[in-house]
Amino acid sequence: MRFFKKNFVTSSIVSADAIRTMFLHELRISFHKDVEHYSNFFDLVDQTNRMLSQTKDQAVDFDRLILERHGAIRLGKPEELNGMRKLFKVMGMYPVKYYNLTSAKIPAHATAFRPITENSLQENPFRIFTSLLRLDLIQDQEMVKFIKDILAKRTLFSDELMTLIEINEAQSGLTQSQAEDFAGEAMKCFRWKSDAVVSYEEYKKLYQIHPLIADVVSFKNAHINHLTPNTLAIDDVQALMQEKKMDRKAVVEGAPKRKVPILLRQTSFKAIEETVTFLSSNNERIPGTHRARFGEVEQRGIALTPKGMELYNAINESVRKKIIPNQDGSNANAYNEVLKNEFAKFPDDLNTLREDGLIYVKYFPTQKGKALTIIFESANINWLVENGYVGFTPIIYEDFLPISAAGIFGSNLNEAKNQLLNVGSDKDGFERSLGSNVIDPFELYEKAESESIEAVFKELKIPLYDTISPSM
Ligand code: OOG
Ligand code: NI
Repeated sequence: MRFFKKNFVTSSIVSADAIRTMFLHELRISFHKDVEHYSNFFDLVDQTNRMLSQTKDQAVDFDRLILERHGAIRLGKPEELNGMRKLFKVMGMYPVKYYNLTSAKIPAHATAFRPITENSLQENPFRIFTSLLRLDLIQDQEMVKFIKDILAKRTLFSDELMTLIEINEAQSGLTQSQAEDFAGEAMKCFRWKSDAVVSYEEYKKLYQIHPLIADVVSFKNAHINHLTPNTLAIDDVQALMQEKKMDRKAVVEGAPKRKVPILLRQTSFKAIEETVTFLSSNNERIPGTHRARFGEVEQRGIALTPKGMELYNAINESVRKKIIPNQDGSNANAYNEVLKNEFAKFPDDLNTLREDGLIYVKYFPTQKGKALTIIFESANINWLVENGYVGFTPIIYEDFLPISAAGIFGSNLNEAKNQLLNVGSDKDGFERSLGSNVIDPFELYEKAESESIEAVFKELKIPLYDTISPSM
């Protein structure tokens, strides 16, 4: 198709959202084609979505509903993270939140590049979880030098790509034809390259320090390691995966099934074994295998306030003290039971969650509110809700679960060895590599909520409000 693209050349600028959609299209086509197992899994999710929706009589656009909501890459050196920030900016994706993965013995830290405005999220919420190796955690200095030498030799970004990124800056956007070129060039950073740049012995040494290190250092690209479509019924997907004997995660990550879904729930099948080749001393390629790529599925719920997050974390902590799910699923039922019991502490109706300040919501005037003929001089948002002048709808969580991220890494990369230094998070270092600060997601949710309150007061012509928001 690229032959014909010149026919479509227009000089007008396409939106960053449109470029993100174009890029996702390329990315998913390549991943579906490459990873047959993923393609089958995707069909299974699609089937589940369609089955569930048959019970509801509204028209659903299933192709849009299932579309991949996130993917993940792993990077080796600071320049790569810095370059990714510039690349993702072209697609309207910005670094949100710092994820410290060392608490789960993973030598990396991360952010998620994602759209941040309501319109962009509506258009296409696709995000990429992006982690960067922390070589400062490796004790063996000879290995550190070996790794650095390998990473120094590689560049993820082609000259064409860098030029397009610069053009995007200078023009404040790309034309249709430039955008197509960009999506194609960007894709090259994320493709799977099965020819390792190390020998099998070197791969094994890297693997022994941590499987993640082998995955990042041995291959030339920042390969997409998984994609994650959206489902309406994650428990059904999990059950169906078991029925089909897929090698899946033992339990669904996140909160249990509830009336009011919160944050994010997800599950995945484990990374498949792929054929790769290693270097040999006489420059021949030696066949071998590597596990990196997998498929996952997600179902999103409501964004929690810091108070809600605190409760969520505390509950998870008490679950973990009682039971940790075995990877083989042998205690899955017991785990789900404990999870359900502990989560009884988390209110499960929308209005209580809102009144208790556990979730973020958006307010809007109801018909009754719009029909008001009297003007209040001052009012409280809770009072307006209680009296039916104002309604609200939940704000969806757009980020990742820190614990879950660790869980995903763990289940797909086998056991971590204990050769890593135990130091804490390094947000400053991460931001230095990134070349900017990461955005605080709470600020984004908070802004959406408070702007909606302001709009309500404006529309109802109430000059003052005496409490700003129940979640503050
Ligand atoms: C990323 C894991 C994080 C999730 O869904 O929590 C993630 C990785 O394995 O590289 O995508
Ligand atoms: Ni994921």
